[in-house]
Amino acid sequence: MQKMIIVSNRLPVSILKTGGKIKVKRSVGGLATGLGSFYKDYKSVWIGWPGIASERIRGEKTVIRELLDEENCAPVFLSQKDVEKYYYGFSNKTLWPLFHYFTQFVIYDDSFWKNYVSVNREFARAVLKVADKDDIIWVHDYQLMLLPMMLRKKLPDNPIGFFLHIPFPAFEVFRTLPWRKEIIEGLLGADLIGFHTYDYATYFLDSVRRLFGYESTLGRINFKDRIIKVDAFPMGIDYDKFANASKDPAVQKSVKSVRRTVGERKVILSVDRMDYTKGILQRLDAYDKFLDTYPQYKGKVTMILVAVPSRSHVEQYASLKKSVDQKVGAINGKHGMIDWTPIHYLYRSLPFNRLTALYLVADIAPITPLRDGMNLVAKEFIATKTDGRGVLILSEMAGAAKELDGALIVNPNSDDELIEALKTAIEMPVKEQVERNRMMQERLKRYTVTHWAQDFIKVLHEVKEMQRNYLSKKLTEEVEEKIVSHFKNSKERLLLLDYDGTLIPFSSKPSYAKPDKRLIALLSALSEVSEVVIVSGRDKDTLERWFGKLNVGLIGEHGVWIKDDGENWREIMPLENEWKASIRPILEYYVDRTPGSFIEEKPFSLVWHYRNVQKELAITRVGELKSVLANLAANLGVEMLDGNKVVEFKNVGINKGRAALHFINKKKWDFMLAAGDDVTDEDLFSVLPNYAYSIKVRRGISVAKYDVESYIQVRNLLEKFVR
Ligand code: GDG
Repeated sequence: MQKMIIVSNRLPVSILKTGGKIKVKRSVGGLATGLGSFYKDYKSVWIGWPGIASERIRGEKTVIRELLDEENCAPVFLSQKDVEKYYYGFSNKTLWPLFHYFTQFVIYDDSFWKNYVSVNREFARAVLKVADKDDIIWVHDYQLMLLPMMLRKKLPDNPIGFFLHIPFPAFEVFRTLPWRKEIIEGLLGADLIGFHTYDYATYFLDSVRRLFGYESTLGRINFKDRIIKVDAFPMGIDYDKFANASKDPAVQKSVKSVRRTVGERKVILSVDRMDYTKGILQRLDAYDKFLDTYPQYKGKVTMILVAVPSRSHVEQYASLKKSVDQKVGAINGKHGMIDWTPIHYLYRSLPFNRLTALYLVADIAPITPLRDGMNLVAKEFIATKTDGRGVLILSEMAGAAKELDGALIVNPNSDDELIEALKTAIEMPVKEQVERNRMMQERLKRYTVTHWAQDFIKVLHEVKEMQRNYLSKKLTEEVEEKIVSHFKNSKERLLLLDYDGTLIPFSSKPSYAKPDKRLIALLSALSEVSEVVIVSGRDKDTLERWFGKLNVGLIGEHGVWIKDDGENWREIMPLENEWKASIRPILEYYVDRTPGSFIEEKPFSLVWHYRNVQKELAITRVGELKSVLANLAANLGVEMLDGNKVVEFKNVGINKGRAALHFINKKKWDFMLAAGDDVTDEDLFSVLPNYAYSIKVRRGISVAKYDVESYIQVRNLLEKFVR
C-alpha cells in the first residue's frame, strides 16, 4: 500500500523520561489533526525528533522505537550538540529571526550551518529507510529546507511536497543569508512548495529568479527536467473542535471560574508563545497608553495575558521574558487598584479546555504579531465564538489577516492604531460584532485544516501528472519512420517550423544565422509537396530577405506579422482567451474574501468589480490583487488596467500559436508537424490538433510530443520527407 511519509522537526508525540521511566506523550496540534485524514487512506508514517536528547536515552533507543512504532512514528535521534546547533542554532537563531525580518537578531555561524546540513542528512537517512518507490513524502517547515533535494537525489520519481509554516521574506532580506543558494536548491527538490499566502510564494519565486534565473509562469518553475509548482495554501484549524468547545462541561466550568474572578469587566485576551515576533511588548505598551488616554476604562477592562514558554535557551527569548515580567509589573503597579488588577499574567501552557474557556470569556482578542506566517490563535478565537460575540484585533503582518477581514486590522508598530482599535472594540455594538464574525466563521468552516491538507496533497498529485504529460518523449527511429510514412501517405501536409535553434544552430550574433544553401534547397523542395510556414521571432524584413523568394508562409515577431505564400505582410489582431483559466481562480479567491466584489466576464476580458466593497477593505484588496497578479498577467501577455472601481484584465494575446491558427484552420490537413526549441514555441504546440506531431529541440519541459537533441535531427527528418 502506498504510504504517506510526513516529516517534521518534532513528532506529534514526545518521549519523556521521569524517574528513569520512558513515557510517550501525545500532543494533538493542528497539523496532526489535518493530516489525520490521511491515516485511513494511506499507511502513514511520521518521522521526526521525539524531543529528548540522545545522551539521555542511551541504551533505550530500541524500546523507544517500538513505542513510537505503535503510534505510526519513526524517530530521528538528535544529540545535545544537534539540539544546540541545528535546532536552537541555525533554525532558531538564524532562519527564524531572518524570515521574520528581525535581521538584528540573526547569527551567522558556520558551525550552526554545518550541523543543520548534517541533521538534514540524518532526516534523509531516516526517510530513505522507510520510503518505497511510490510513497508520498511531505516535509514541513524551516528546520528541514535541505531535505527535499537530499531525498530527490535518491528518489527521483516520488511525489515530494514541502510546506513552510513561517513567512518567506522579501529577497532583499533573504539575500543576506550566506547559504541562500543552498536553501533554495534544497527546496527545489520538492515537486510542490507551499506557503500560507501568495505574498510569501511570490517572494520565494522572486528569490529563485534572482539567484538562479529560473523564470516562472503561474507559479510553475521549469527546473531542469521537472516542473515545480509553488502556491499558497492558507492553513486552517479544526473548526468543529473549537466551535463545540462551549458545549463541553469542563469548559463551561472553567468559564464560570474565570468569570468569578474578572466579574463583569470586559476581558482583553492575549495568547501567544513567548516570542519576540508576536509583538507582546508593543501590545502591553499600547494597553498602558490606552489606560492613560482613556482613564474612564480603568477598572472596567481586564487583560488576561497568556504567554507560553518557548525556546527559553535562546538569549532573545530569555530577555523578552524578563521584559514582559517587568512591563506587566509596571502596568499593574501604575494603574492597579485594590479591587482591580489590569493584567492577569500566566506564563505557562494551558490545557485545551482552559484555553478555549478563555476564548469564550474574552470580549476582545488583540493578536498583533510584528510578523507571523499565519497565526492560528486568531482563527481559533473566532471559531470558538459560536454566539458571534467578540472582537478580533489583528495585525496586518499576520498571514491570517489576508483571510480574516472582519477583524479590526492594525499595524502592530503603531501605538495609536492599537489604542484606537481597543476603544473601537470595547464600544462595538453586538450586532456589528456578530456580522463581522459570522462572515469569518463561514470561511473558517470551509477551509479547515483537513481541507488544507487534502488540498495540498491533491495539488501534489496534479503536479506529478503535469510532469508526466509535459515531459516530452525521445524521438526514436521507430517513431521517425512512422512520421515519414504518414507524411508520404498524405496529401494535404502542413509544416510549422521555428527557425533559430530548430533549423539552424545559434550564432554569437543573430545576423550570422543566415540560412545556408542546403537549408534553402530543403525548404524549397518541401514547399513543393507541402505547405511550409516559418514561425519565427525575427523581424519581418529579415524573414522577407531570407525566405521571401520561396513558396512558404511566414510568421514574424512571435506572431505579430503574418504572410501567406505570395501575398503581402499583415499585422494580426489579438484574440485568444486561454489566459482566463489562469486568472479566473485567483479572482474568485478574492471574491471569496472580499464581500461585495464580483467578477464580470466579457468576450476578451475579465473584470473584478469592487464598487460595493467597504472602502478600506477595497483599498487593501486592490493593492494586494494587483501585486499578486502583476507578474502573472505579464507572463501571460495580459494587460492589467486599473479602472473606475474595477480592475480589468485584457487580452493582448499575440503569440506564435495564435498566428499559426491562421494556417492550421486554412483547410483540412491530413498531416501536420511543428518543431521549435524555446518557450515561445510552446504556444505553437498548444494550439495543434491532437493528430499533429510536435517536436521540441533539446530536452526540457514542453507540451510537445517528442524531443530531439539538436537541429540536425530536425533537418534529417525533413530531408527524409523529400528524399
Ligand atoms: C507557527 C507559525 C503558523 C497556544 N497557547 C496554548 C496553546 N496554543 C496553541 C494555539 C495554536 C498554536 O498553539 C499556536 O499557533 P500559532 O499559529 O498561533 O503560532 P506558532 O506557534 O508561532 O506557529 C504560525 C503556525 O506555525 C502554523 O503553520 O500559523 O505563523 O509561527 O494552535 O491554540 N494550546 C494549548 N494551551 C496553550 O496555552 N493547549
